This record gives sequence, C-alpha cells and structure tokens, in this order.
Amino acid sequence: MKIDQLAETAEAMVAPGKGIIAIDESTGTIARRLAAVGVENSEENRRTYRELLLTTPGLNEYISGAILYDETIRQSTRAGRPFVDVMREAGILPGIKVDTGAKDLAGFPGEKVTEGLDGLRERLAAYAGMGARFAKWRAVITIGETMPTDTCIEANAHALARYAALCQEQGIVPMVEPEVLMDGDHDIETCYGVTEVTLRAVFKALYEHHVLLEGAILKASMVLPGKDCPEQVDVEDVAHATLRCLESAVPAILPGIVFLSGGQSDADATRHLDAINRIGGAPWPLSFSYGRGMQQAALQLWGQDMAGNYEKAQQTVYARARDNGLASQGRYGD
Ligand code: 5MM
Repeated sequence: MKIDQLAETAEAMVAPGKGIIAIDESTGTIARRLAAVGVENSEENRRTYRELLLTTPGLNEYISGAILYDETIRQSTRAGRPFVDVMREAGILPGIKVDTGAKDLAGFPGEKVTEGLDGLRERLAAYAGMGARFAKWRAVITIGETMPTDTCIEANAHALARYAALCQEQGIVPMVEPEVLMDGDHDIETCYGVTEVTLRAVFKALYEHHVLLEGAILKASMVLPGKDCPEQVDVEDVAHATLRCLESAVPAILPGIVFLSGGQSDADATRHLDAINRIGGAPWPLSFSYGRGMQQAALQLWGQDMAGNYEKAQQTVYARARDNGLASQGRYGD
C-alpha cells in the first residue's frame, strides 16, 4: 500500500502547472529575513507572516504543497484554525523540514554536513500524525579551490539516503535536496561538474538504502556560474546546462524535480525555469520549490506596513505563484 500512496503524493506535488512554496526557514534564518525588512522576530510575527502566505487567495491554483518548519506545523490562523487544516481544505499538501541544519564537517574546513538523523523515525511518525505528507532535508555543497571533497559529498549523500528511507517507512515522501551553492567565483562548467558528481553520489546512496524512487522528489539547484564569476551567461545557457546535467545523473523513473531559487533574483528564477521547460523532452516534470524566489517581494511589502500592505503582499505571493506555475509549463510570458 505504501508505494502507491507515496507515488500518488509525489505526483500531486508536481501536478501540471503547480509547484511548492518553501516557508521552512528555521528560527535563525527567519530572524535574518525579518530583520532585513525591520520586523521583530517574535513568535506572533512569524505566525502572522506564515498565515499571510498560506491563506493567499487562489494560492492553490499554482501551489501543490508548502514546506513548513516545526513551529509552523503546530500553529493556527488568528481565527484559531490549524494551518494544516487550512492547507488540506485548499488542496495544498503539508510538508515539513526535518533536518536540523548544515553543520561544519569536522576535519574539512569550509564544508558542511547536514544533521538530524537521531530520533528522526519518531519525529517523522509524529509529523505524519500531524498531517505531513512530504518532508525535506537540505544538504549543502560548497564550491571552492579544493572543494567539494569526496568525503563531504559522500557524507551528505549518506545522510540524505538514510533520511529518505526513514521518510518512506513512515509513508512520507522525501524531498531530497542537495544544494550546490551559488557562492563563489567559479564558472558554469565547474558548477555543472560538481552538480553531476553530487547527484550521482546521491542517487547511488538512495539505491543502496532501498529508497523507492517512484515515491521521492528531487529538489535541485540549477547549473549556474558562481555569484562572483566574471563570466555570467544567458538564460538559455543555464537552461541547457541544467537540463543536460539532470538528464545525465537523475533516473527517469523519478516522479519529478523541483528547483530551489538559491539566491537568484525573482525574475531569473522564473526565466530559468521557463527556459528549461521550453526545451522540452525531459523525462520528469520540472517545477519549483522556491523559498526566497516566492517570498522576497511579499516580505518586503509586508515589512513596510504590516497591516496596510497585508493584502498587497498576498497579491504579490499569488503573482509569483502564477508566474512560476506558468514557467513550470514553459508558458511564462506568452
Ligand atoms: C526557506 O529556506 C529553507 C530553510 O533554510 P534554513 O535551513 O537555513 O532555515 C531552505 O532549505 C529552502 O527551502 C531551500 O534552500 C530553498 O530556498 P530558496 O530560497 O533557495 O529557494
């Protein structure tokens, strides 16, 4: 029974024209985001902001699921309705971030390994009881002079595979996120090579840990030049490099791939997704699971006037969902 249920959830996550909104910032990350727009990082402000996002009118036209943080999955609207119920009613699948963060990898200065496996089986069972249908774990791969090392890639791939297997045991779809960071001055070819090696290691580990790919989703970074690379490239170059890299390293049986925005501008995140889908012929739906790429414009507005701009901010969330939903079908700007 489980594989059918997992496959059904995974397919719903990448339903045609729909993607995911990532609102799973841990308390430290949301603190930085709120500080940037001058909002106090109180529990009530975090709750209000997440309510604004999750109750955006029409969100379900383009959003299939939302990734929540531990605090958020337990919260309710101001009127007292649990967020999970509000989501279920709108047909938006509740997801949950289950890693406990990327920590320094001992012995490998500058590299990270994501933690959170201890007690994960019990936490997943509890989240399943709260209504979570999918879970996310983010590994971070940094590009530098002598990085990433094989050790860092292997350690992260191993953790991703163990997390994914535990998720499936509990009937939860794992959203496996190995993020190759945009930080640095590396060129697009370097990003291509690192992304390819990382994805191959991740899928090898998933296979070795008996993870059923039919019931899993990949959350991938696009193949891009580093932020400080003097040689930036065209949208089409990113699209072709990204698609080719994924085709070379990701099994066709996977139900879908969603991209993270990773610090790209909103416009770039949408244009790149659109261009990837315009190439066509990929064996999986290619959609989005954007955090900043879905939220930053709305957060900016809300921060300027929390009460006065509430609806305007929601309209911005809707517009970003629509643009990215169209881009997931290669129809943005038509
Ligand atoms: C929304 O941010 C997520 C949680 O970040 P922290 O663990 O640092 O609190 C993050 O995992 C996010 O889901 C992905 O990186 C995608 O977000 P972006 O902003 O890159 O699209």
